[in-house]
Amino acid sequence: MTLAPSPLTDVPVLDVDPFSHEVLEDPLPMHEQLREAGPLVYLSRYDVFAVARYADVHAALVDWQEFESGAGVGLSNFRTEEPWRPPSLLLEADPPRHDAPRRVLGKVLGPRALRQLRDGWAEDAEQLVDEVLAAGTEFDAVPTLSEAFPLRVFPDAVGIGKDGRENLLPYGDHAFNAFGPANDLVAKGAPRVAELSAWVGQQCLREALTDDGFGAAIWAAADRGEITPNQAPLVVRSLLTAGVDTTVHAISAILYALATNPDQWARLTADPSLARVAFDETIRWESPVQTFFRTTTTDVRLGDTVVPAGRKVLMFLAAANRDPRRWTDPDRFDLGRDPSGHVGFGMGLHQCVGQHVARLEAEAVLTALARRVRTIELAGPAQRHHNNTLRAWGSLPVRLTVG
Ligand code: 4MI
Repeated sequence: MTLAPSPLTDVPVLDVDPFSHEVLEDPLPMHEQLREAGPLVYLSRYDVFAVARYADVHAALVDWQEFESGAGVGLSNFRTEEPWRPPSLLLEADPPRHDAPRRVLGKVLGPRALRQLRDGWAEDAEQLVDEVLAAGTEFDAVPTLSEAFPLRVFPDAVGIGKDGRENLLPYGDHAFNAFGPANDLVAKGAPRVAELSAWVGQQCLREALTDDGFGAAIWAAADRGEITPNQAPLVVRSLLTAGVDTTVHAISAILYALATNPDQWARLTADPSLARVAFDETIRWESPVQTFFRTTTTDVRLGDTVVPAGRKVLMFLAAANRDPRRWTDPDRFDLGRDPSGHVGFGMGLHQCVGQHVARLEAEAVLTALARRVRTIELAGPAQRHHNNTLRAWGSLPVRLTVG
């Protein structure tokens, strides 16, 4: 290992590429390498700093004053580079500008709204599982369950029209790739960016939205003066960007975890109220959102090193969520543990505002499955889908037994 000079001491330099296909296929060995190298490392390939231990990721996440989001939470620095789309008012903003949109979205996705959705989503999940099982007990779970359920309930909950919904997953996939470097994954999405962005933009307008969804509730907040009318479409855009791919890949991760840990599946079927902890343990264990960047606003001391102002710091949420300094037997998927405190939804003032929506979706699917399905196993090789930010399955062949 070579060492890069720094005002206080030397920092480990690693030439790993977290966004290479080899690492995206299996990032766990690199995560361990990053954690073991030290509390702070320098990634020479991208000229950025990185943290991968739980304590340091957590500390950076909660310190919004020294680690800003307004310069973008991807590799690209919005102070010096043109963003590929207008920055998010939530994810890519800091207090005080961040706070009004966040307050509005927090209320729109709050307990009242979720209470109104719960019973309907439970029925929708029962219906989907009935349809799927009627068609057969061996299938690819990614399109059949992971994609089908969120696409069945979430766009309706936002209140967008029926046409063009097939654009949601490709748009999200590109948005999450765009947080990484301009590699082949970003190039793959580039030809459709203009078309997909235009479609998403259309869905965010007041007249495109039903009058009873999350979208209309955001516009109603603009009418009350809680955000401005020109902010409303961008807040709706956050729902459409963050709300589909994430839940799809989380549901795939749950199904993979349970298919490969039959003892944990048996536990869940014996006590379906474990669906909730199964969801959070999956977010810890798989971390569908693997990484985000912050940018230092000032010289920041991390361990024995000073990160100069204006530098990108890559936070490995997934590595923190399996840090043995924080978790007992971290690689074990265990419904008996308390996974709370994981940083899979971030931490601090940006912590996922949609997590209760995601949890409700996952609980609905899992509860419906646990009521009908006795065993679940892989029926063939599972295939990863590579994305610069998301840990995802592209194909998950499963075999179920019922009764
Ligand atoms: C953490 S995932 C995510 C959150 C917010 C946005 C996109 C992705 C956004 O566009 O606001």
